[in-house]
Amino acid sequence: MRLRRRPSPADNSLTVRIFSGIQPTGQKTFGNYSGGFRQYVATQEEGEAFFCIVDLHSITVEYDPAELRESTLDLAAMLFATGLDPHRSTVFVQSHNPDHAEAAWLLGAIAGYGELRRMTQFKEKSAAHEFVSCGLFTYPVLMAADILLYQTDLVPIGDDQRQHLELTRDLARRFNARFGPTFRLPEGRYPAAGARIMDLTEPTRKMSTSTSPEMGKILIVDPPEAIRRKIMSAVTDTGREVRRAPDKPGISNLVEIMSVATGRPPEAIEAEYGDGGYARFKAAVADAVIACLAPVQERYRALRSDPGELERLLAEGAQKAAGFSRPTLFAMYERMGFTRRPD
Ligand code: AQP
Repeated sequence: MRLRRRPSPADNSLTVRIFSGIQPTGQKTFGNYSGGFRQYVATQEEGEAFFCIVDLHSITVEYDPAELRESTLDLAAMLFATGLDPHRSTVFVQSHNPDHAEAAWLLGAIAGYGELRRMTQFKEKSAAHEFVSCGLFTYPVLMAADILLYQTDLVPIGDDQRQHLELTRDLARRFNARFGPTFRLPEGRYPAAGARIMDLTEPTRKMSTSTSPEMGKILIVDPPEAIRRKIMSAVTDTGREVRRAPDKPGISNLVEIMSVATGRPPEAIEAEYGDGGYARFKAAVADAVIACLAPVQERYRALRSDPGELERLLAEGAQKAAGFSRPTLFAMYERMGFTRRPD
């Protein structure tokens, strides 16, 4: 009997592959806009791009099932509202493609307990919660599976995900060395400005969907008055000079926010506002963020009002995604010594 060979991921086309994931938890922030959404839109032009709503990651901390369902559609609407083109990019929900969970289990065989224990995000989140789930601990392995399944070259992310991406690269190298070349080695793409937008009330901590207080985070869907109120009351340092400096995290953060909102380099912003004082600068930052988010909010409202269409687009995305991930998953099974599963 002749055995048919499984397609190898090495036979996949040579186009640049782009992948990034974002969690359907809470309302997304201007930090997510900076490190996530706007980078997705920019990179979708550079190759075959996959953007994944990582709902399996959202259950690693306490959550509400009804909210998860709503947040998944909210996030789909936001991905399209910020500029992802469903004809160009594959946008899908992680749990709709079971390859992710399977690949994570396989990669778990080569991920070390010690290296997972060193993950900063795990240390911070486990310290903040009374109940620490196994899922929170193995989260980075699932993230590695998400990325590696698509033979990803480029991962647009914020600075907070740097350590997880390094782990992904380590796991890929280890797998390739032990079982034979299977994965491409992905590179992170971090924005030049705004790679880590900080909390407005405590500018030494990142602006976070889940842990920042209401006044510390700008939500992408915030009405203009709320955006203005939050920015005008942002914690700044003493002085009046608009310039980034390590001992001035508050004003540095506002310069970065202004840079993201306007697309201008931070140096040009510092040159324009110089020593004109913080109050004048804050008012200009608020105007810029409001102007940047207004068209996104308008598109978001229109898209979110048609859940049927969002579900249709996500179903199409999942089908397409599985076509790309399947050859990698089968190669993993084959190289790890599993017998072939029936087609
Ligand atoms: N403050 C930030 N500045 C720049 N980029 C950021 N990102 C997140 N916060 C910032 C980037 O947004 C993408 C999606 O993030 P996510 O959905 O995985 O994380 P989150 O829901 O935004 O998470 P939280 O609640 O802020 O905190 P954690 O991480 O503790 O769950 C990613 O590319 C991320 O880098």
